[in-house]
Amino acid sequence: MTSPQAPLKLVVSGPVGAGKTTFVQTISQTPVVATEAEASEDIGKTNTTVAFDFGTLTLDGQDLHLYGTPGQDRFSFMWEVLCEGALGLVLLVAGDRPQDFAHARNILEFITSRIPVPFLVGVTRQDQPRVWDPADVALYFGLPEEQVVGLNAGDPEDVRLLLARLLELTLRPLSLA
Ligand SMILES: Nc1nc2c(ncn2[C@@H]2O[C@H](COP(=O)(O)OP(=O)(O)O)[C@@H](O)[C@H]2O)c(=O)[nH]1
Ligand SMILES: [Mg+2]
Repeated sequence: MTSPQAPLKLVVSGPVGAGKTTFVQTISQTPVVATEAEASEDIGKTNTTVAFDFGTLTLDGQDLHLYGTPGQDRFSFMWEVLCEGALGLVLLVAGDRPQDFAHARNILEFITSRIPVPFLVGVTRQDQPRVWDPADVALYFGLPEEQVVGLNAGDPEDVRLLLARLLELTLRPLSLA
């Protein structure tokens, strides 16, 4: 069993542009190790994460290690590498990009079918107009509403709240799982 003192490994995944790098950078208390490179396909931005973003923080006395994954399918092997030993997963999707929801659900299924890890879906860009609200995204994903959280990935309070909820799920005694 993992002792509460050992860093808890959490993975942040989701499609390109979901806000993964922003999420890790917003909350990390140490400089984020980022691995960006020029995008090899047209994904709407020049640079994208090719290996991972790594950040750390302490939340409620618990040390957390955050690993943000790449979003492109051709890096799906990295999802498995990064999820090895992970105790929680945040699956992000941009709330104003419904065209990405199917991809987001595929990533979620890819990961959770290999590693049965507690997860929350984060619907980013809630600060933008014309954005899906988390309850509707929950319907789309076929998940209970409490498993889908809206956030602005650039807002430390939003990110902290989401992680606190994930921590509750993750540290819940196995007897209640
Ligand atoms: N307004 C707003 N912009 C966001 C949010 N999350 C991410 N972004 C922006 O969306 C773009 C893509 O985010 P990024 O973190 O690179 O996505 P990634 O591909 O998942 O790592 C960046 O320009 C971010 O600043 C959000 O919640 N609200
Ligand atoms: Mg990124």
